[in-house]
Amino acid sequence: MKHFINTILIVVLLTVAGIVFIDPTDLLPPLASSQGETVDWLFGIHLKIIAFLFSLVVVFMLYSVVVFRNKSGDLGDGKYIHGNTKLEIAWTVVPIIMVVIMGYIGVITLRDVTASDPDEMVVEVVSSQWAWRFDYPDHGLSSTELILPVDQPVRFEITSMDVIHDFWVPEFRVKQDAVPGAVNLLRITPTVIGEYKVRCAELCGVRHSQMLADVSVLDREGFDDWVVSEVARIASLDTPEARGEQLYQNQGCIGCHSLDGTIVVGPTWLNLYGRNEELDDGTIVIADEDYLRNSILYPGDQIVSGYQNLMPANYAEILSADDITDLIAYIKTIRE
Ligand code: HEC
Ligand SMILES: [Cu+2]
Repeated sequence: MKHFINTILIVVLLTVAGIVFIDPTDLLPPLASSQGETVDWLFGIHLKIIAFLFSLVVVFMLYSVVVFRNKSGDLGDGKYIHGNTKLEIAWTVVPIIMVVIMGYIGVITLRDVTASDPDEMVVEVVSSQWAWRFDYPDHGLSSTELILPVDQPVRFEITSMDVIHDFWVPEFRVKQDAVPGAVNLLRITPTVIGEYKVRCAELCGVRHSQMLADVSVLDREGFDDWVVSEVARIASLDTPEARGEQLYQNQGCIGCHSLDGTIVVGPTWLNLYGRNEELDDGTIVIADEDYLRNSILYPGDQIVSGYQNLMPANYAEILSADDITDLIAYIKTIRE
């Protein structure tokens, strides 16, 4: 009984120390969404329970190792014990109760975090290797930056154009897979004005770690101003070159093709038009309009020497003939 009281006392002390000294907020970036409050609350409870379970296991183990160690010269056998019904009932019933309680608070947290709101704003998230695009159907806008008004509930409708990605802003806590052919929902109400980053949380290929997008949470006025200026800017894209530049950003070409000569995943677009391009079978072609159009529609057809066939093959379904003409017009302008 003396040993039991000792161990329980140490367990209590170690648990309290764990709860006091491990601050869950140190382990996470600053919180910036209302859903995150619920998540952090659950995270805090988990840490407290874990502090207790860790102490329980480690204290009983180390206490026994130290206090009941073999005394020198003592060669006798230990006492023979067969079962202990009370103990067995306790260590079955207590964990069941704990798991049921954890399950219950998990379910109410999930219900909270996924709850819809009557005046939520829709943002469609389109991910691709290795870029993000955000469509605002209510405003007729598309952007490669995620701009959100503070305290506005947002329903994200998330999809992918190629492989599985995962939409995650650590400050908002919640995240959701982006799966090709499916639309997954995620609800976020940003609560703190500031700058954040979208990260991809699903290993999706060589540029996975650079698959970032800027997030700005603005006050309501700032958001409305952004909408007005974006609508005006897009309406003013009246040349094929300007529309082509917009497509370069919004259709994900930017994720693999640079404009400044650096090699990303595909060849740079700098001085591309008219250059002599060596293909992987050794032939040399001139990068004229027909070649560029063919490279966009059927990327697997003519592979540039030194590159792999990594370009998405479905632009023929996504882009119109005019889009491709605009893209080619834009490529022609990328010169030194
Ligand atoms: C996932 C990466 C990726 C994306 C996204 C991508 N490409 Fe490519 N692209 C490549 C690779 C790799 C090559 C070289 C291999 C080949 O010829 O298919 C290439 C080749 C090309 C070429 C031929 C370039 C040359 O030097 O001959 C053109 C033109 C091109 N892409 C246009 C586009 C356009 C337009 C878009 C966006 C609508 C786009 N690409 C999106 C990876 C990509
Ligand atoms: Cu990704």
